[in-house]
Amino acid sequence: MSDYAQSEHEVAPPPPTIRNAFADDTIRIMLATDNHIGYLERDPIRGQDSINTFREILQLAVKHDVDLILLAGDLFHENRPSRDCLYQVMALLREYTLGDRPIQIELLSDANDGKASGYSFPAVNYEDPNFNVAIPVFSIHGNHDDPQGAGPEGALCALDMLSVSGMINYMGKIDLPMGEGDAQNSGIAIRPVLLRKGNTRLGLYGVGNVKDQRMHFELRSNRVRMFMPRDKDEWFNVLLLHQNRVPHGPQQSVPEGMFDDSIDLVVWGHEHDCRIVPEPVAGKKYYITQPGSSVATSLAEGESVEKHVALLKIQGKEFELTPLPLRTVRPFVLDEMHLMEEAELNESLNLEDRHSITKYLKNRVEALIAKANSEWDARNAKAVKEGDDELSRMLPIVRLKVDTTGVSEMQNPVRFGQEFQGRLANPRDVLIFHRARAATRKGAKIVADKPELSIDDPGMTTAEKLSRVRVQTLVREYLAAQELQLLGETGMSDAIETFVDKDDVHAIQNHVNVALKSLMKGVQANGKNPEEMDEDDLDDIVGQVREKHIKEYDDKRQEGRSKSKGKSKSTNEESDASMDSMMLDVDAAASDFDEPDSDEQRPKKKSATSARAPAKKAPAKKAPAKGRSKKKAADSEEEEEQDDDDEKEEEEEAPKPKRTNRAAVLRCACQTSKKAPAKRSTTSKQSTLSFTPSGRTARAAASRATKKMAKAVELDSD
Ligand SMILES: [Mn+2]
Repeated sequence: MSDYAQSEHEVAPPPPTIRNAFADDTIRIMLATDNHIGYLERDPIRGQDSINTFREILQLAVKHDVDLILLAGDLFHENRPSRDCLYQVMALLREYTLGDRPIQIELLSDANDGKASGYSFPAVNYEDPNFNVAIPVFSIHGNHDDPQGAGPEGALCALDMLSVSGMINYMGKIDLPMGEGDAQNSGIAIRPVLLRKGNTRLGLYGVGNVKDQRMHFELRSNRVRMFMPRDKDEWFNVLLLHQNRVPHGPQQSVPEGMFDDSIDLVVWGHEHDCRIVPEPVAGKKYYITQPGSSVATSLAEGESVEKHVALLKIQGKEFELTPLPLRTVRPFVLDEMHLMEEAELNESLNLEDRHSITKYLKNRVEALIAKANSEWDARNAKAVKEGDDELSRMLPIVRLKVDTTGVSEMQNPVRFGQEFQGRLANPRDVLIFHRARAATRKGAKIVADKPELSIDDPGMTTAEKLSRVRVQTLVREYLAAQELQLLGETGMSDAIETFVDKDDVHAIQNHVNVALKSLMKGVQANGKNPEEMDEDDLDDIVGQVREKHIKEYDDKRQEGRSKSKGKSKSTNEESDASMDSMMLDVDAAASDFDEPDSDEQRPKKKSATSARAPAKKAPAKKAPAKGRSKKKAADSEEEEEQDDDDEKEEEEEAPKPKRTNRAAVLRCACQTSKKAPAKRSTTSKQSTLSFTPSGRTARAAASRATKKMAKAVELDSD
């Protein structure tokens, strides 16, 4: 896939430009993603790297006088960032994004869209008279900083903290399903932030990270719905997402050609290598820009590519992107070598002699350090020439991968690194040893996180296992050996994964509670008279119910994986008929937008949503993503009814009658076979992977929208 993309890239035409730029019509955006603040924060050398680069990005935003900053997820590395991280990020945002600089982008969508439920302040910080915002920051969440937990305010993430404190405009939050049926009956609804500067109108469509399988399922089932202005072609539409782009396994990535052609530019977060220069997509009208991370979080090849952010300029339907190299990113070079091959070419290397090997490796590392330093110096000199300040050298990160196949004795790599203390940022892991195995030899590239990788693989060294195995694989193997009496292993291991990866201390308890409850329900529903049952009967029943639940859970979990082709056809039709739509023309009062005085529109909306009475239904409606709890889920039906009344003039949505080519892109067996039975399993894993949309179903407007959909489909397929 990456090869494909590579060759695609080579034949690409020159990147798009704006022909006649007028400052008053040009929206200037600082584009960045995956800042991973807090990465290695306890490391004495690299601990402040992520925050330093974030500061540089904010400084670049000020320097280039941008109208807004756009981030595509993983601002934080940890799901629960440390106090230190939060403190620094908030301080930096306050330092660089507040102030007297006049805001020139007018907000045309509802400032209350996505606001905190139960509070009066708007979702968009510069619409709040109590803040003096100079550069608004818009961000989606990533997989590292995604919403977790199920407190009274619903699932929350670090961006929610920054959002209620007015530092960031959090978009693309996707609510977790609280009702049991939700996950099945709903897809992902995307509401845009609509902005205008002069004659340029910009729609920002954010989709925070969703588990790959879930996203694939939603896309394939055409259940990702974008609410677009009626005159969507008059807008420049930017889609932000945070998903795998490079396939890591079946259906564990989002295909590049997956999106509607009403989109003009896709900003792809999550992938860490910098491919920021916009790449066209075969058969599509849009471009993809992948800024890449601003700090290397793994010592892999993609991370050694020079890091950039970009100045994105948009005017009308044209855009232009200028990559800006990041100067504070620690230089990182990596190399690999094969000792046996090396020894054949080089007489001074004696594989029988450990000292000889060590000496050889040291020379190689020395060369890499020199290379890294000269790269830094060159970058620095260039910047100084362009009028920037000189930065003092940073210790480089160096990684040498050594294939030790056939060599019996190697020095301890940690001890080896000690020699380079003070000259390297990562002395402890500068060397990594591996041995070629029959299995991996051919594939050459090592895929991290091989899900099926076992801890019992005898062909690997401990270090290799540690670097590649996933926590959940360990847990699953352990649990599988335990034979839990009541709980399913998969569900339990998912809960443990959430506990470990997301630091969610309640994940296991929640899972156990939910699973036991549904187990008890299942046993009670068995129909037998408890009086007549003896213990053996009970054991049998419990066993059966347990099996059923495990199967349901696993089915649900697999949802999205292609299965039998025979099955797919009939279920396919079913899903098409029920909820087939990605692109919905939604008239977000677009006709009003053309008028010079769009203020008319906002107050109107505000009165409709009753800005003065925050506890009323309006906030809940406007921000279904926030504060939706189990209790509230019961009310949602009622809310929806009211929504229909309020808003059918303004927004509409309906099932699309036929499949778009997105479905064709994902032609791989659409199976949705377990619609009905998956209820419980949904609940049991809600903390990890189920989502529901904002819960608007404008039934009244369905037919009208259907016509539009047909039009959109035509557009699509050419
Ligand atoms: Mn990510």
